[in-house]
Amino acid sequence: MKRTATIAIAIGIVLGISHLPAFAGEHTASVLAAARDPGDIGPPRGAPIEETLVAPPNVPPAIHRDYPARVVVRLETKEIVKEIADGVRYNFWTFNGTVPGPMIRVREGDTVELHLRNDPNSHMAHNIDLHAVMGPGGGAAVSVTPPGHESVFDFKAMRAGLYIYHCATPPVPMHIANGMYGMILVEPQQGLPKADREYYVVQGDFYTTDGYHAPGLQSFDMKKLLLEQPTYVLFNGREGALTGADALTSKVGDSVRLFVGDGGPNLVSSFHVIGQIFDNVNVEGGTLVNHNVQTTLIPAGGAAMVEMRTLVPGTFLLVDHSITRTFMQGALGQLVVKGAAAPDIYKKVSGGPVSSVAVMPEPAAMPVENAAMAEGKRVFGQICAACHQADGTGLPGAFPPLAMSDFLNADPKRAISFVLHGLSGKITVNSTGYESEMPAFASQLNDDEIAHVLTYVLNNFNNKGGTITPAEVKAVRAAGANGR
Ligand code: HEC
Ligand SMILES: [Cu+2]
Repeated sequence: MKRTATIAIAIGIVLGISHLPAFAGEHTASVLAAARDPGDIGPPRGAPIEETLVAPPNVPPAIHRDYPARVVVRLETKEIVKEIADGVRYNFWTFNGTVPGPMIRVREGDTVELHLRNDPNSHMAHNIDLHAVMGPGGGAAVSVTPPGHESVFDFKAMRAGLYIYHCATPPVPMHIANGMYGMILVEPQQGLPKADREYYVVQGDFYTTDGYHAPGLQSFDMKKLLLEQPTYVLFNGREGALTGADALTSKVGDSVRLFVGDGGPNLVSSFHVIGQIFDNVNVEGGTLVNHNVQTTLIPAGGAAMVEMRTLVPGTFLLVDHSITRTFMQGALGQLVVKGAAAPDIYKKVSGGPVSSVAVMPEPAAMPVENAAMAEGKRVFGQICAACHQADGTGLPGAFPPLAMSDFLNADPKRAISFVLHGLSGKITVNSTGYESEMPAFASQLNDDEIAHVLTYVLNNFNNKGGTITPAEVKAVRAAGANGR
């Protein structure tokens, strides 16, 4: 049995079969590389196993087999328009409709039978390069697949580790920038240590023609790609993919394992979880384990496996500690830990606020938490954004910024009167002078709407936070235009 397999490999190499393209379900190529480690990895046994693929941030279950198997993995490339941020759409190119594509989980020594289908509605050919493959192009050489076709190839998972896969069809950076990446975990033969929770997070940089949060359908911007100046830097392909209702969760005392990757195409990630220390990090996704790590570097096209124990309840933020990306480009996730307080580890003694959200300025990416905020967001989008812009940065020479506005933050209550009665004359915002006119909205917006839109503005766009109440608006309205 063993001998037959070895001969088959030898013939495959001699014939150079692994270089042939495989289309339309043909099962031609075997990407089998270097001689196997002696006594280490046997031939596949038993009936083929159909890999169960789940949507991120979920991962397939741990493997409990103690023998190598043939694992059938079915991926489909799909080009689909969906939201990259609230109100912003983008034409993603994907594996199985998600960014990242589903995580593949196999055991060291398994033979993977990889089926790559390309949706008939695609406009592009796609292929796949898995960094877990030892063979030309990591599979790309044998998987170029036109729309409506399927390619199949085999590879043996020779080395345990966590690996990126991605499309490698020219122009490669464009296929990756549009979301064509995911990860494959090759578990070591003895398996991974047990973890209470496992999640799958992949960072990527996105290049849209208009600015951050500019609404509507955005197209891909080749110029920004070449400059490596992304509009968005995101976890799992969408701002808010891992926040609010979609936050990762844990319980006090649980161990959490994150399979973290960086699809790129350009940026390297300084991956950090605010308020946690990684007990174990499989550096670069390999077998070297480091301990007590604050921030781990994840190369573009690389990965890391991080493990932590969540000992204190609260909300912990997943960030790229190149921190502009978190606060101004969307690279933010949340890990919400529920359970009893742990005052022996962390407690307030006196003074300042307790919540981590109050300590950090609330990032623009923070999900809208409640109805008042949702209302404020709606009013902002329908009225204020027309002049002050969707991202609050204003327009030079015409409309002052509401984002990080020193004028607004100096005395937020004044803004009630601006919205009610309008504003004109010379003002200075962030050291730039404006002499223009803002219309009055007293007859158009009620007290609740004005209170909520101002609260929304104060808690977004990196402003200092705070609340304006409907009662305060009512009082200013009662005082009349002359009472300002
Ligand atoms: C038609 C355009 C327009 C709309 C719509 C508009 N503004 Fe303004 N806003 C202006 C202009 C122009 C100024 C500067 C006026 C000046 O130069 O004196 C201004 C100034 C401000 C300021 C003070 C300056 C600063 O940057 O902090 C605030 C606060 C403000 N607007 C909030 C809002 C809010 C909230 C809304 C939505 C309810 C809104 N504006 C809608 C045009 C507009
Ligand atoms: Cu592609």
